[in-house]
Amino acid sequence: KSLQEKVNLLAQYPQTGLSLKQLVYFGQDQKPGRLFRSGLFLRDELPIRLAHRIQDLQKLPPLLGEMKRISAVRAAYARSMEEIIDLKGIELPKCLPKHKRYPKAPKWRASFFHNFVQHNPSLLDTHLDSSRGRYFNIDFSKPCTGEEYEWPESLHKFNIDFSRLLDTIRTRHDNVASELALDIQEYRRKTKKIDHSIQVFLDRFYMSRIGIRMLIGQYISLVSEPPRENRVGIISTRANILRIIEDATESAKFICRLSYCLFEAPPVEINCDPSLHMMYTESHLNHAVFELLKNSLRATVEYYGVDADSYPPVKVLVVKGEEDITIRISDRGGGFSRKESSVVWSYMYTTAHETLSDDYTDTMTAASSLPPMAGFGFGLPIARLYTRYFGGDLKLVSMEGYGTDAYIQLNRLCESAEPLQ
Ligand code: W6P
Repeated sequence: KSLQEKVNLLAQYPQTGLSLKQLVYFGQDQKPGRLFRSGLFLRDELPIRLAHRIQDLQKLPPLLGEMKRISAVRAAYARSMEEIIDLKGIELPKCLPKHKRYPKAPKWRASFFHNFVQHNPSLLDTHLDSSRGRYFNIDFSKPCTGEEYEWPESLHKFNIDFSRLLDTIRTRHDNVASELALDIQEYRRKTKKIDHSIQVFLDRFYMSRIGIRMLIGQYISLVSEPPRENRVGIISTRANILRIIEDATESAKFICRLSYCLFEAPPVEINCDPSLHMMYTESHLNHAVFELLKNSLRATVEYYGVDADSYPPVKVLVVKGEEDITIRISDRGGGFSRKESSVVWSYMYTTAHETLSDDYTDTMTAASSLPPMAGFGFGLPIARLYTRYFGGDLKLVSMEGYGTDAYIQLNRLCESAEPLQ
C-alpha cells in the first residue's frame, strides 16, 4: 500500500479517546501482560490518530500547507505512522496457547478494547497481519497477569522494544508545536488573513498532540519506571493542588522579575485547602496555572508601571465542589476590552508578543523548561487545551478598567474521554 492509501484507510476509523479513569485503570499494575495489551492498543490507536492529523494537514490552504516547516511536520507524522504500522525489528510475540487462539465467544469486559474492536472490525482484518499475535485472541474476562501466555519474557521484550520506538517518535515530534506556530505566524504576515478554519485546525491539532504524548508518556513510564506510591505512569492519583499552584507561582514570579527587571514581582495570595488533592497529570495543571499567573503578573506590572512602589496582589482561590475543583485567579491589571477578548484565544493574533522584547521570549524558554511555544502568544489557547483535555475548562472574565478573573475548572469525576475530533 502507498502512504496515501494507508492514511486514507486509517483515517476512516474513529479515534478512541480514553478518560483519566481508564488510563489509571489500565495502568494499575505493570505486569508484562497488561503492558502488552496497552502496547497493542497503542499499536492500533496511534497510527489512526496520526493518519487523522496527516489528513488535516493535507486539507490546509495550499499556501500554508506547502510551507517548509509544515511540510516537514507532515512528513514526520507520516514516518511515525509507518514506523508503528511496520514495527520494524520488533518481534510481536506469537505465544498464545492454541486453544486460546480463536475463542468461540469471548466474554468481553466492558472495556475500551471491546469498544475498539467493535469500532474497527475491518481495520483488524486489513491492517494487522493475522499470522502475528492479535490482542483480540486474549480473554479479557480474566485479569491479565501475563501468566496465560507461554513466554512472558517475549512480552517483556516487546514492551521494551515498543517503548523505545515510541520514545524515538516522541522525540522526533518535540518541536512540532513551535514549528507549526512559526509557519502560521509567517503565513499571517504574508497573507494578512485571519482565517477561522486555521483556529479550528490548530485547536484540534494541538489537542491531539497532547493526547498522543499523554498516551506515549504513560506507556513509557509504565514500562520503564518502577511503581511509585500515588502514581500511575505519569498520572498522580493524589496531585496536591496547593503545591502545584505554589510551584507555578514561583516560576511565574521568577519570569516576571527577569522580564521587567523587578526586585520583586507583584504578590500572589493563595487561598487553598493544603490537603486538597485529585487525580491529575501535575505537569498539565502546572502549565495552565503558570500561564495564567504570567498573564496576571504582566497585566499588573504594566497597569501600575514598572516603577510602582507596590502592586495589588494577584489572588488565587481554590474551591472544591461535587463535580469540579475550580481555581480562580484574579488580578487588578486593568482587564481588557470585549473587542480584545476574542483575540485572547486566537493563534493568529498575538497579544503578548508585541509588547514583550525578544529577551522575554528567550528567558521564558530557557528558564521555564517549557516547550519553546511560550512567547509565541500561544500560551493561553494551549493552556485551555490542557484543562479541556481531561474534561475541564478555562475561562476568562474581564472587568475592563479594573482587572481579570481567570477560572480553571477541573473535572473531579475523571470520566470524560479525551475530546478528540
Ligand atoms: C489580563 C489579561 C489576562 C489573560 C489571562 C489571564 C489573566 C489576564 N489578565 O489583563
